Amino acid sequence: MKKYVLVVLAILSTIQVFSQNPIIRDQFTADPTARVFEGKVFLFPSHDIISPIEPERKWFSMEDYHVFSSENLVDWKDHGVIVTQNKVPWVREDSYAMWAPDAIEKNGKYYFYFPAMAKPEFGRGSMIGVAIADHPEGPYTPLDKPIAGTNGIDPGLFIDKDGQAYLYWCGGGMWVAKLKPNMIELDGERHQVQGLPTGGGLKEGPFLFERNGIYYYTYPWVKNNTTEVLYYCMGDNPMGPFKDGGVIMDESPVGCWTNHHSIVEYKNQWYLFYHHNDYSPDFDKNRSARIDSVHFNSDGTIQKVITTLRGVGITNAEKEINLDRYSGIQSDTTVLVTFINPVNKFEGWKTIFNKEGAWIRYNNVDFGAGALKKVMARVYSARGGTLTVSAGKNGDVPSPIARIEVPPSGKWSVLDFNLSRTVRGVQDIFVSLNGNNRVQIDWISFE
Ligand code: FUB
Repeated sequence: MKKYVLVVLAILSTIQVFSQNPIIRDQFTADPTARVFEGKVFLFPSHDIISPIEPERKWFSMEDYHVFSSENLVDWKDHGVIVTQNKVPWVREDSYAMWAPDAIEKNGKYYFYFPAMAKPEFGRGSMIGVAIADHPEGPYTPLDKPIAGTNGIDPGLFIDKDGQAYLYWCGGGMWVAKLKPNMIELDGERHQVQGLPTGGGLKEGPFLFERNGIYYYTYPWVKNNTTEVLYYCMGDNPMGPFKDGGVIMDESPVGCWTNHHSIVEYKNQWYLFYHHNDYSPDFDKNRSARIDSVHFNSDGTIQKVITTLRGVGITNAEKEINLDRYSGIQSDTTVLVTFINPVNKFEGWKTIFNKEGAWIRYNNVDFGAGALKKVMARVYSARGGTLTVSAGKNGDVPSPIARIEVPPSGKWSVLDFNLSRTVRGVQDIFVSLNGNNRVQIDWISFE
């Protein structure tokens, strides 16, 4: 029995329950490539760390890759390390340069493509290698050498309806080549991708997808000589040429110099996976994966995606709801969001309500059939204060469902209060401050 309990606890401990941005909360995750395999979304990010050999070197540092999966874009399971630099025969063990990867399925095999620094006998600088698995979560076996002719970084894969596979990458230009049916060799010469707008600065991170017969060639681009925007071009052939599309996402509002993305359809909705440096505001080489929804116009052009903290998915009311990942907030300093523990930022954020009427809104919370009776909250108030929790269906005026009365204390505490009415289905939550005594919230949940 004891063994069984330990096994269950071990399984549960690999499941993270977060529906908001960023989506992975216990490690850095950059360059998020999402793929739909076996009815789930698998996320193949790069894994930023602080360089263990040269911590003072302020640059990208990555030694391995994890893979994550989710069926609802809310609960993410970490399947652990799938490829690591010192277990790939052709990779320099101390290079810490396992940059943006991609993965694709062909004939029941899963091919994971990754760039890394090659040992001199295998190539010069960064090359692109492959690891192969029978299941999307692995185990993956890396090949002994990189793909010949692939100097560069940021592999992006695409298989067309006729079964032809294409490899896109960058390094001294934006490249495309066909892959042989074995998926591990280029089939012919590489070509520069044609038709991309000129000017601006660096282009990198190519990702191609097809929708309604349009091939979208998308990439991060230092368009305005500041930080990267996400950009797209459109064509009628995976090899190009492409014609100008436009900006998918503007420069990072928090000054993260890179952005890197993938665009996938899952359960009839398109999503943009991208990154910001949420957990590392002072060092933009430690990044975190995010998701927001993508919408297309009737002519196939892409509507600009605005970054949100709320992200996507419906939050179960019985889980911890981080109001600091809000959908809306009073637009002055009456409500502040800051790290709970500036030393360990992975502990997350808190919301501080400063003045009478200060409010925050968190959309899409599922209260189920109406059986929930209480609100629980982890709260802090030095002088003691009161918050009102309201709920309303999308478009309805919210009405109060509970009061959170926080006694004066110098400590955080978890308190619970009865709901004043039945709440059913998916509702938006509003929390607002009564009076001027400051109250801080870590999370709320319902039971
Ligand atoms: O993660 C390292 C590099 O930063 C990636 O390869 C680029 O696309 C940029 O995101």
